[in-house]
Amino acid sequence: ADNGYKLWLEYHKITDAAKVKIYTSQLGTTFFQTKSAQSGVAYNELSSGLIDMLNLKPVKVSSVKDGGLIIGTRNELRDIDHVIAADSLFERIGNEGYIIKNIVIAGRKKVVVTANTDIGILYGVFGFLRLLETQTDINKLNIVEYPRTMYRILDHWDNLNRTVERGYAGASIWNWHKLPGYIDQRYIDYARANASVGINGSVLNNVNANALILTTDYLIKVKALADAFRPYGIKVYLSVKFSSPIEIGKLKTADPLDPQVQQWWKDKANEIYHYIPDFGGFLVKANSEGQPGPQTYGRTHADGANMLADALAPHHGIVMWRAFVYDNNVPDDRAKQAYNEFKPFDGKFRPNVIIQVKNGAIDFQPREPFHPLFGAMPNTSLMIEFQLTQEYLGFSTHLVFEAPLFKECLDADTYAMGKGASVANILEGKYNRKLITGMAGVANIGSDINWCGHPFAQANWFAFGRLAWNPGQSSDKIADEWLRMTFNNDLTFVKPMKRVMLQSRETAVNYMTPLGLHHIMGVNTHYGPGPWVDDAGRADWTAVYYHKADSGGIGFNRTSTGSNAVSQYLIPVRDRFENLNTCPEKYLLWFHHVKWTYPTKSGRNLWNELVYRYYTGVDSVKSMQQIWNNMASKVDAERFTAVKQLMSIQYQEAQRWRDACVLYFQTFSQLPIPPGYETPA
Ligand code: GCW
Repeated sequence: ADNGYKLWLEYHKITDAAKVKIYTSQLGTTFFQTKSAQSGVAYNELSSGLIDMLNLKPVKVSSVKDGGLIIGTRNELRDIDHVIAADSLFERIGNEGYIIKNIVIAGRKKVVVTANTDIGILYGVFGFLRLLETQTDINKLNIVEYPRTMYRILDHWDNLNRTVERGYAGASIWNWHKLPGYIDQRYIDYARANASVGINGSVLNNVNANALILTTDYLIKVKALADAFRPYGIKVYLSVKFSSPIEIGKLKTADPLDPQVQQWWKDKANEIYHYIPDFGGFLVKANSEGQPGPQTYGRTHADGANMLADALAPHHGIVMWRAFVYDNNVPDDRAKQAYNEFKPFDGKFRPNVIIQVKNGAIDFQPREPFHPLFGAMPNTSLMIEFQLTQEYLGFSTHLVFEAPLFKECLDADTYAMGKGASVANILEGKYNRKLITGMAGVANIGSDINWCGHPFAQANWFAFGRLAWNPGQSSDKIADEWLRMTFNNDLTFVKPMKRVMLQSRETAVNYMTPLGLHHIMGVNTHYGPGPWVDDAGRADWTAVYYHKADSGGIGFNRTSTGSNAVSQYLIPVRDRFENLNTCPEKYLLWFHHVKWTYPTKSGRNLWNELVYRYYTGVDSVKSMQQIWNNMASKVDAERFTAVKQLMSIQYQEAQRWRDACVLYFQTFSQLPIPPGYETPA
């Protein structure tokens, strides 16, 4: 077996005889003109998929009426496009969407995959292959797909020395040493996997950027990757260091209002586009965690972002400017900082600037309420940043399917413009006068054989792509597709494992940070438990966030009597969070300092509920293990053993989390472990 290298593009042999018969008879002849690089790779993907799944090498025919499977742009299918769809539908699918449909021509039923562009065709072919991989009926097809966001991007936190910040799957996949001469097959497979879920951009390097990435030596390497990705519809982007004009440009300053600095960036942009005519743009982390930025020169985020935007605008590039601004010297609730710094600049950014906001206001926690900037900047393009790499979710050791985490945020109602303004709607540009839209995922990819370290971590990459394409999709459907494509279509496997996946995030929340607790991980690694305030060793830090446990209770008061972070949310969200009785229990300790004896909805008091959650979390891991153990005969031995071992580590870690947190918090609550639970060792 390949240990999972092929991701969800395994193209397993289909064994169901009835299905094989239908598929084979329908797909034996193909009309597919392949004139461009994009349609060329689409054709290759189609034929290798059909060969692997059905042992079928389709015969290429030259007229539409002879084909069982018809693939082509609207232009290429001009004679029959009226049979396929109305003009308005072709308009709706835009430049990247596609239609998959059954049509009848000359009395013969056909499957047609069409789009306005070759990239739409590539996505359509992947969409069609997905139907076969999930063994869908192909006789009643009427699929209209198009992306809801424009920029669907993976952010790699990869350093030039191939270490990966918060990477748990080996070294960086970019082999800078061998580039540009050597194009590793991995780059191609990476591009295929991304295209298969509609990801159309890749930021190659860490937001804690090294200025060297903009030197000519590196740009030539970046060009080689851009060339390799282009047929798959993927553009490259770079994280840039704001002080680059000083570090590699010999200037004395990086002040964004300095004409020489502005000229330096313009020249640099011209150079980049000389090598990479379709270069995507820059991602910038400025004035956060020690990174340089416009504030270093007394300027604003808008000054900095707009200066870069002006350099890129003639080439149609964009600036993704991060709102993750965290400075431990700011003596206030950290959760408030991004909103405070960015909201005043609503409407002040150039049209090709998009502000990249983390899903929550602290930092990629197992659970956070949605970031209050969503809904607060109606005149600014905002994209969301999710973290696929499991920095705070047990690295690549714990099985945590993140789609439910993403969905919780995407589906949250911000009440900007009244009820119904979900974060997803805002991202899709429905409520803002948005010019550009997007979603970014911090990649969980490395040089491990299986790409992501944990076989199930691949599902988070997949889920991100599917949700960036359409945030309306359900976690259930995404898990279902991924399991079938990655492992098999056996329902005795898919059903129980889907339950495991869908439950896994809540399980992790329970054994790590139940009831709205957050950031109580090991101080530097962020792996295991670290609720011990003394160990955090940072008085400034523990003063501005953390769990705030004391003899009176636990939780961070962000209401009007506390840091008042709730005021950053719109009414009625603000009121709901402010009021102890209406605050959802999952965010209770995020917003409230609650006494230990407070009665929770279960009838248990807070202390007992906390203990209950920690124990339930551990028990759920045990159930996961039991279910997986029953799957031995249904998956290959390598992945079975890999997951089994990882789950056993996860179980030990969950116990460690439970025991550390319960025993530590007990030193404050001074209450007994409720009956029915063993006293932790
Ligand atoms: O989550 C924190 C991480 C840092 C990271 C930072 C950020 C890239 O601990 O490692 O730096 O967020 O998002 O900028």
